[in-house]
Amino acid sequence: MNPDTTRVVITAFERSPDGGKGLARDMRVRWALEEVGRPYDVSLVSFAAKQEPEHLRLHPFGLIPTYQEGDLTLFESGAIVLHLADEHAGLFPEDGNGRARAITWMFAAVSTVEPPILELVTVRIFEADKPWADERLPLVAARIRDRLTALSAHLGDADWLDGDFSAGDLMMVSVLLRLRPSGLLDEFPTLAAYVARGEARPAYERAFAAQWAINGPRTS
Ligand code: GTB
Repeated sequence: MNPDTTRVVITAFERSPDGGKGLARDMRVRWALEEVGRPYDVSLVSFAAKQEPEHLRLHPFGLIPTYQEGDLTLFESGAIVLHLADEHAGLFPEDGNGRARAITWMFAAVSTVEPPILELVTVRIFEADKPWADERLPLVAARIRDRLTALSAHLGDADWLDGDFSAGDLMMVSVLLRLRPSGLLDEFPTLAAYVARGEARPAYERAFAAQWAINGPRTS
């Protein structure tokens, strides 16, 4: 079967805890699917259903997102985006070295920039009642600022991290978006503008609208 005609199904929260801000990780996958023009269906799962055997067969850790395409099942948002970038034009440069550099930025996003950002969420939400939370918060914020300083210096006046927009930018913008509620992103105007460029892409807007239709305020 032509791979482009095989049905793609991803999983997402039945109701995202972010209330439609587009911060859950299905958003990266939706954005990549929109960038490459691949239609997809979404299977919504509740927090309880994520731990049921049916979902654990797709995701060993009981998380979202997952990705099904024929007999291929994937989890990990970065791996899914990489797969889509490999299978379709638009998210990796044509040349091998350019592709390798784009993958490097994908890894930088999830393994160098995202970890301290996740720590911030942990300390602000899950550890807020701990006696040491007030001391830990500035330490975590300092680690984030170190990463953002370096990233901002690398980006400089460029629109994207390495030439044209790539899967590396898609992942990095997705990771940085999580910082907006904290105010830390706005301390780095170069990065705030970079994120805004990502959000202005029509594919991002379509992906955001799709998750908003599920997670945004309900009128009835
Ligand atoms: N490394 C994996 C990947 O990139 O796919 C991580 C997957 C993951 O942690 N998924 C989260 C999940 O399923 C959803 S995005 N969590 C449920 C659980 O732990 O049981 C997490 C998320 C939730 C809410 C917000 N928010 O409100 O801002 C942001 C992100």
